[in-house]
Amino acid sequence: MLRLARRAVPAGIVLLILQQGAALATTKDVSITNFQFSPTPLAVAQGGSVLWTNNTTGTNHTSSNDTTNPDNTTGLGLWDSGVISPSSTFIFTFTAAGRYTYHCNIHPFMTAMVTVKPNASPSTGSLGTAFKITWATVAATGNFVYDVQKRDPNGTFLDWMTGVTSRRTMFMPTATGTYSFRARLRNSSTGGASEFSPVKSIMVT
Ligand SMILES: [Cu+2]
Repeated sequence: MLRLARRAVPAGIVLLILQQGAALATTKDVSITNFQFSPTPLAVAQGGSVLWTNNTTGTNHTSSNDTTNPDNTTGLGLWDSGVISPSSTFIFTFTAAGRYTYHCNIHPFMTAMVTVKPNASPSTGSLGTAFKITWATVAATGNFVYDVQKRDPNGTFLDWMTGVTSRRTMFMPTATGTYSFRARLRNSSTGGASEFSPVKSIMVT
């Protein structure tokens, strides 16, 4: 009976389930052990989550986004797990591109980072191509804004969209070559920001 039922599932339904699975945001694991966060750095897609697990016995830890960035600029303090006791977990979802450095509040020497890249679609095209550049899964709300920088072919990174709440835009290139984009999440009230994300590049031929 079971075998028959399994065989009776149409291929289309299996495909649908696979497609839904692919569309779901992923969760990546970070293990806290030996006074380290592992892995680090950890690349997460926009909308992806990180699940921290304290795999030690007898030592509490936290996962706390820096309030002072490694370069001494004001950090976001976007998340703070509070105490993660042994065998406990904490989860946080990253909606915006950025480079998020964090530490353990109990053991400040424990440092690590999560990185989230912008997306570009398509990734290659010609002068007539409209590229969709996306730096977040949601429009920014409250005091949050996005800063997006662009590097033209043979150029350097310059402010492109500063303090915007929109999560994406269309981009029409005016020259051939490689364009790169990077973004960060900022709190316009505190002035704190993540560091700029790793770059996403598009090729215009
Ligand atoms: Cu710790």
